Amino acid sequence: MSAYHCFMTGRFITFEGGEGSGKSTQARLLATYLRSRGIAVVETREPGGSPFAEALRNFILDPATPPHAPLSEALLFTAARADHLDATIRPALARSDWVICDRFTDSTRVYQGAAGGLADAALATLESLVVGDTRPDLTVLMDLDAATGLARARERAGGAPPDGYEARGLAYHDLLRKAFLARATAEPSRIAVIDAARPIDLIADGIRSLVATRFGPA
Ligand code: Z5A
Repeated sequence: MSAYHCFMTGRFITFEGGEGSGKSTQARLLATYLRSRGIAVVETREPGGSPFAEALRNFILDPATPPHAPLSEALLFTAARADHLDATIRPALARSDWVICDRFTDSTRVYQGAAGGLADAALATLESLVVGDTRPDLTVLMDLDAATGLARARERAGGAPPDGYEARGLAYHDLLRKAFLARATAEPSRIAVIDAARPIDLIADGIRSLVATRFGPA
């Protein structure tokens, strides 16, 4: 058990899902709501969330970064995560803040594992080493059909060329969706599946109810 974890009374909530599923929107709305109830919240994201991890984010997501294999990619995301945990997440939880994180380990299992072909057992080993017992108390999986998610991402981009992930096509994004749902089936006590096709306010209400059910009224 890490030194930080002994004092941990905050809650660690992650948002996961495919492109354009509304993770960032709902993470922001939940953080705003919790703050309005007097709870200290750290909003963060992966890759990123600390100066070193944000520098790695720029490198990882830069279209000019030379192509590299899924194992190299997984190690880069994991290196960013190690620093993010030490610099941001564990200190916040030690202060009893709540942490709301846009993407975390499930993204690695899905993008580099299910889609990238890396063995889940290898990623689990890496995760144990880096994450240890700082695992999310709750993961909100924003579930949306791939075509709608890509259409939303394109609309938001306002005609800019698709990024590397968007350009991979519908079959790839459908595979991601199924892999996220499989993780929810395997870990139903941690991962709650949210129908992300509904209007933003309805989804936000549902997530607030979910959080109240899991952790008590805020
Ligand atoms: N990645 C990885 O491979 N391995 C890892 O371990 C980790 C990450 C941690 C990071 O991309 C990429 O890194 C990610 C996986 C990979 N790539 N992909 N894809 P990112 O951080 O740049 O982007 P993202 O995480 O994919 O998020 P996103 O595309 O920005 O989407 P989002 O956060 O889910 O959605 P949003 O920004 O909240 O909403 C998108 C648009 O839809 C926006 O205009 C909203 O106003 C609109 N929206 C939101 N909700 C609704 C509803 N309910 N109805 C209608 N419109 C809506």
